Amino acid sequence: MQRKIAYFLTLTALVLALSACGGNDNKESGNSAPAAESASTEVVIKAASWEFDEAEYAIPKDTPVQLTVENLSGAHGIEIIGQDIEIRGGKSEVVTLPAGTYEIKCNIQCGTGHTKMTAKLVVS
Ligand SMILES: [Cu+2]
Repeated sequence: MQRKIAYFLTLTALVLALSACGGNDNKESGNSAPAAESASTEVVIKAASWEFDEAEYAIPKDTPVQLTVENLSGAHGIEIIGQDIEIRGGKSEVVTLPAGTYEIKCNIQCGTGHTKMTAKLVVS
């Protein structure tokens, strides 16, 4: 009887040791996720009902820029027309754009002033 218990305990200890190792492996592979794209410039677009804080935003061309949309009131987001870029309020995205002037529009149906929520993005 004693022997059986000792055997059982040894086996349990072994299983625990093995699963602990497995756990560590999982953690390490989780940490080695690809590094987030980094941007040296950040532009914050502040949205309120119903306007953006600037009529025009300027960013450098061909350079990763962190675009952040902040909602001061209401729920808004942006869409950069022709660039397939959409960012919701409270979110941030790193974008790289070629030179040009782009139109920014609110992409969330936010109420009566929604269609007035436009701005320009000048990339140069
Ligand atoms: Cu809107």
